[in-house]
Amino acid sequence: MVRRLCDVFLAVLVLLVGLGLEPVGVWAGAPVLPATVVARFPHDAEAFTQGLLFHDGALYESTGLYGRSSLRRLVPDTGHVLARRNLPREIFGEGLALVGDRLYQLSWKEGRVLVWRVTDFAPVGEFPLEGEGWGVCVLSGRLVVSDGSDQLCFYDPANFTKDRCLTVTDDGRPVTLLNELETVSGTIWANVWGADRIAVIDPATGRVLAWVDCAALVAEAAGGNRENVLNGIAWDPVTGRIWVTGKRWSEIFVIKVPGLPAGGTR
Ligand SMILES: [Ca+2]
Repeated sequence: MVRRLCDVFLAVLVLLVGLGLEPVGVWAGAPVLPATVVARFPHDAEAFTQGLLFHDGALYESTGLYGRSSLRRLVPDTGHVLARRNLPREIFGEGLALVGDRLYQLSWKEGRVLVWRVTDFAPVGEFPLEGEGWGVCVLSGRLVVSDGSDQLCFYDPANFTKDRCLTVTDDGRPVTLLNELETVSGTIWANVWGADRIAVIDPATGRVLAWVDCAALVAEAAGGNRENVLNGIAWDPVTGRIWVTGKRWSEIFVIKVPGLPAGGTR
């Protein structure tokens, strides 16, 4: 019986490969390194997390869904929401990044980038965005934006003009559905929508250097709901701490990634 099941599995695998398809979650390129949980904190299970960042002792979060989107400041060790600004009903909040004292919050399909003062969430500007907004982070003074494709595009935060775009690949194949982003020790970490892994990307080449496997966290935190995907990465350059969470997850995890130079807390 076991032998027959193995034969069936192999036959399906051969068929999928023959069709040019792959079972979900299989990548043959960069090494896959499991994340290790070193700490965990409560997270609002109603928060449809789209962006997460760390600044000056606090976590900042963007949440999505129409009529439910918000900008939040959290206490990292308790998950307590210190400040919250709800977005207009017609805006679906997406990625979040900080440049100076300005928070840049993307919207999904509304073509708007909202700019807030980090200290009090006062609105201080807005820019148009062509196409969809998914994730955003900051690298070398430029905003790096994802739109659900395999492209990462670099924008000038002063006027939101686009400099260039980068194609993300693993083993020569494009990696699509790039979502929430974070800059970690000069690399770009990207959630891939619907996947339990985070891509660690070389920003010079777009090549995936490694995959951070968060399957164990997803199994624990997503509650079996496939919509509650891994989505939310923050990094503290001073301590090296890395936080990850997901949409409607009840916890935020601090992780280490043994084997990854930039993946350990100091
Ligand atoms: Ca982030």
